[in-house]
Amino acid sequence: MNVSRREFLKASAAAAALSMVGGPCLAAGKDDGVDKWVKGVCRYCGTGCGVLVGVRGDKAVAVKGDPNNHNAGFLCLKGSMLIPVIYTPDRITEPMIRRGGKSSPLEKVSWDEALEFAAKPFRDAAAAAGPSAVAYYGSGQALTEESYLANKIWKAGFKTNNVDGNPRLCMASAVAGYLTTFGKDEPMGTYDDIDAATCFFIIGSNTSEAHPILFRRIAQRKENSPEVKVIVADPRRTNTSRIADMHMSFVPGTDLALLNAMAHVIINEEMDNQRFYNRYVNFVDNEGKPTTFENYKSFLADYTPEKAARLTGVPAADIVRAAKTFAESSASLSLWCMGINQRVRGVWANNLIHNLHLLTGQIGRPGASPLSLTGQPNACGGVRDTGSLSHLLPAGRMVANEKHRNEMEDFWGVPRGTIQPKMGLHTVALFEAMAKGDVKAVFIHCTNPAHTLPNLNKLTKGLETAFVAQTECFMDAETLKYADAVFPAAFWCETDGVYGCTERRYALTEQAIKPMGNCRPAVQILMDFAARAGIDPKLFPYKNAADIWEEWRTLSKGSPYDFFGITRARLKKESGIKWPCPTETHPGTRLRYVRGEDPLVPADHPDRIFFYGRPDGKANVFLRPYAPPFEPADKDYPFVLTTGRVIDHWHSATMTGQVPELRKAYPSAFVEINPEDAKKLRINNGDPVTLETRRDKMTFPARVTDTCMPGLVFCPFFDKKLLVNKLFHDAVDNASREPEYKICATKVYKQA
Ligand SMILES: Nc1nc2c(c(=O)[nH]1)N[C@H]1C(S)=C(S)[C@@H](COP(=O)(O)OP(=O)(O)OC[C@H]3O[C@@H](n4cnc5c(=O)[nH]c(N)nc54)[C@H](O)[C@@H]3O)O[C@H]1N2
Ligand SMILES: Nc1nc2c(c(=O)[nH]1)N[C@H]1C(S)=C(S)[C@@H](COP(=O)(O)OP(=O)(O)OC[C@H]3O[C@@H](n4cnc5c(=O)[nH]c(N)nc54)[C@H](O)[C@@H]3O)O[C@H]1N2
Ligand code: SF4
Ligand SMILES: [Mo]
Repeated sequence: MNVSRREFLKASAAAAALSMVGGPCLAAGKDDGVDKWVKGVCRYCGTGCGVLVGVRGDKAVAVKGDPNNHNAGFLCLKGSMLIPVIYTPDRITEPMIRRGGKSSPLEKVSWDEALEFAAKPFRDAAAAAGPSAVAYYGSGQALTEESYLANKIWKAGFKTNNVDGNPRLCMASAVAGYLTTFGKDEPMGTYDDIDAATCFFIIGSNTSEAHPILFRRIAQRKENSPEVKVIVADPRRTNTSRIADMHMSFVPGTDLALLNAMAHVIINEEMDNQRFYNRYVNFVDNEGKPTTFENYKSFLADYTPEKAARLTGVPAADIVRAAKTFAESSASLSLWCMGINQRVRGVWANNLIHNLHLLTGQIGRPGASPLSLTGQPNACGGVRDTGSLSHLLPAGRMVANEKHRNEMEDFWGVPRGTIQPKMGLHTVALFEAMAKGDVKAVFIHCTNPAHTLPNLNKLTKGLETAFVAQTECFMDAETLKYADAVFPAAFWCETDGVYGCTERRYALTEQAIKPMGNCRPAVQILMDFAARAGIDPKLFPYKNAADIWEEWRTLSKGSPYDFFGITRARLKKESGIKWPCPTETHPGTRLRYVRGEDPLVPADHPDRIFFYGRPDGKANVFLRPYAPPFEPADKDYPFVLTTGRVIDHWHSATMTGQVPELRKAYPSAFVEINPEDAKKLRINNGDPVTLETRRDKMTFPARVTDTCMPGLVFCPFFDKKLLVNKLFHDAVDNASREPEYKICATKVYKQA
C-alpha cells in the first residue's frame, strides 16, 4: 500500500462527505421495487440511527434512514451498506463442532448434536468444580432480550456471577463515572442537547468517524449558529477537530491534569456557580469521604495552567481560554468516548469531566450536560441497564448488595441465596482464569475476543484452554479458531429485539426476513442450550423475545430505570422512546433529574434538580489527582502507541470487511506517524514500519501525517492480519477494570 498524504486527505474528505449523505441510500432497486419497509435500528454504532429495511419477496434489498427517528433520515456509509453484509457467502448457516479438540476441524452437525456437545462440558464443569467454573462473555451488540436472558440463566440458573462482556472494554469507566458522581449509571442528557448547546467540549472522542451522524448534527448546529464554539481535546488532530474553534493536543494520559487545570481557572477567575454547587453538590476526597470546597480549592492550587501546560504540552493560554469558553457559554455539552474511558484512570477522568459541569451549573438545562457517547448499539440498553456485567444486577442493582440480590431472587422466583454475593470475574480476570483452568467452559455471544482483547498473546491462552461455545454469523471471526462449538445466529433484521443507545432511547428492530439457512435467534439458542445444560426451564418460560421484553419492562417498574410504559406495541409505532417512561402515555424523558421533566422527580420537589441516585439527592465533586498512564514512553520505548477506529470499519471488520466499497477504503491497518518523526527515522509513506513493544513486534505500512503529534503513533485495530492488540499490555483501571487500550510505550523503526 502506498498512499500519499494528499491521497489520504482526499480519501478522508471523501469518506467524511459520504458519511453526510442523507436520505434514502438504496442498496438495490428503487422505492417502488420494494414490497414493504420494516422499521429497525442500524446494526453498528451507539448513535442508534433509525433505519427502514426494504423487503422484496423474502429478501432484504435496501436500507434507508428513518426520517422519523433522531437521525432524520440520514445514515453514514457503513449503515447504508448493511444489505450486502446479510448476503455475504461468509455467513455461517449451520451448527459446527470440533470433535477432536482444538486442533481438529470444525464439522457441520445438527442442532441437537451441537447443543448437546456444548452443554455437556458446562454440566460437567459445574458439577465437578462448582458454578464459578462456567462463564458467559457477552456483548453490547447483543439484543436487550438476549443479554437479559443470559444474565438470568447464568446468575440465577448456573448460580455464577461470571457474566461479563465487551462493554467492560468500552463503557465500564463511564458507568463507574456516573455511578460515583451521580449514584446511578446513564447520562442525564439526550441528543436534543446538541441543538441547544453553545459550547461543545469534545474530549477523547473522534465523533466524526465513530459517531458520524451525531457529528453531522454538531456540525450543522455550528454552521447554523456561528456563536457556537467547539473545543476538541484529543492527542490526535482527527477529522473531528476540523470543525473546532480550538484543538488542544496533549501527551496521552495527561488530560487528568488538563481537566483539573480547567477547574482551577474556573474557580480562580470566579466563573464558578456557587449557588448551584452549594445546593446540589458534595465535595469529596479521592476516597469518597466528605471534604469542603476550601479543600478542593487548595487541592487545585497545584494545577495552575502553567504547570499543566508543562505536563500536557497544551499552552497555558489555551487552557484558560477553554475553561472560560466552557464556563461562560449559555449551555456547555461535553461529549467523550474511549480516549477517556480506556485508561487506567478512566473513572477519574470521567469524574473530572462531571466536576466541570457541577462547578459551573452546566447541567440539567437544555444543551448543558455531561453526555458520554456509547460505543456499541446496545451497550446502554442491553448490558448496562440489564446489569449483564459481573458486578451488576438489573436496573441499577449491585451484586454486592444483599437487598438487591433478594429483590432479584424474589422477582425471578428462585430461593433467597441463589445469587452469589461475590462479584464475578471481570473480562481480563476471566480470560486469565480460563488459562489457569479455573473457568473451564465459556459461552461467547456476539463478540470476537480473540481479536479485540488486549495483550492477545497472553489472553488467548484462555481460549486455548477452556471449552468455548460461541454464537457467530461470519466465518471471518478470529475467535472461531478457538471455538469448540459454533451456533449460527440469526443476524440483525433476521430476528427482533430492542437496542438502547447513548441517550436512554429504546428502539425496536423488527424482523424483516427469515433467518438464513439453519440460523436461529440467539434467545432460542440460549434457552435450548441452558435446558440441556441442566438449568430449570421454569427460569425461561418464553416463546420469543417479546415475552422477555415484557418481563424486563415489568421488572423496571418503580426502579430508577423505570420504562414500564415502553411496550413493544408502542415501539412498533414510535421510533424510539427515552426512559424514564413509567406509563404508556408518558412521552419519555429529555432531561433526567430535572423537576417537571423527569417523572421520577416528584412534581412538588423543593429543588429544580434532584440527583435521586444518591441518598441526599446531591452529586459528588471529586478531588482526583493527576496520575500517569500504566506504561508511558521512556528511553527504551520512546514513542506512545494509541489505537482506535476508522470511519469505514466496525471493530474486527467481520461485517464491514464483507462490503467491497468499505474494504477498499481501508484495505489494511497502518501506522500514522508525524512528518517530523518520519523524517528523523527516514520513513516515507507506505514504508514498512515496525512497532516493537514489551509484548511483541509487528510491521505496518506508514502513513505520514500530522494527525499525530511528534512522539505519538496511531494504529487502527480492525485488521486481523495485523492484530495490534498483541502489542498491548492488559493493565486495567482499578475501579472499572477497563483496559488502557489508548496508551502503551513502543519503539518505532523502519523495517530494513
Ligand atoms: N467507524 C466506527 N465507528 C464506531 C466503532 C467502530 O468500530 N468503527 N465502534 C464503536 C464503539 S464500540 C466505540 S467504543 C466508539 C469509540 O469511539 P471513539 O472513542 O471516538 O474512537 P477511538 O478511535 O477509539 O478513540 C477516540 C480518540 O481518543 C483519542 N485518545 C487517545 N488517547 C487519549 C487520551 O489520553 N486522552 C484523550 N482525551 N483522548 C485520547 C484518540 O486520539 C482518538 O481520536 O466508536 C463506536 N463507533
Ligand atoms: N486496540 C484496541 N482494541 C479494542 C478497542 C480499542 O479502542 N483499541 N476497543 C474495545 C471496544 S470499545 C470494544 S466495544 C471492543 C469490541 O470488540 P468485539 O465485540 O470483540 O468486536 P466486534 O468485531 O464488534 O465483534 C462482534 C462479533 O459478533 C459477530 N456478530 C455480528 N452480528 C452478530 C449477531 O447478530 N449475532 C452474533 N451472535 N454474532 C454477531 C461479528 O461477526 C463479530 O465477530 O473492542 C475493544 N478492543
Ligand atoms: S452513525 Fe452509527 S448508527 Fe448511524 S448509520 Fe452510522 S454506524 Fe449506523
Ligand atoms: Mo466499544
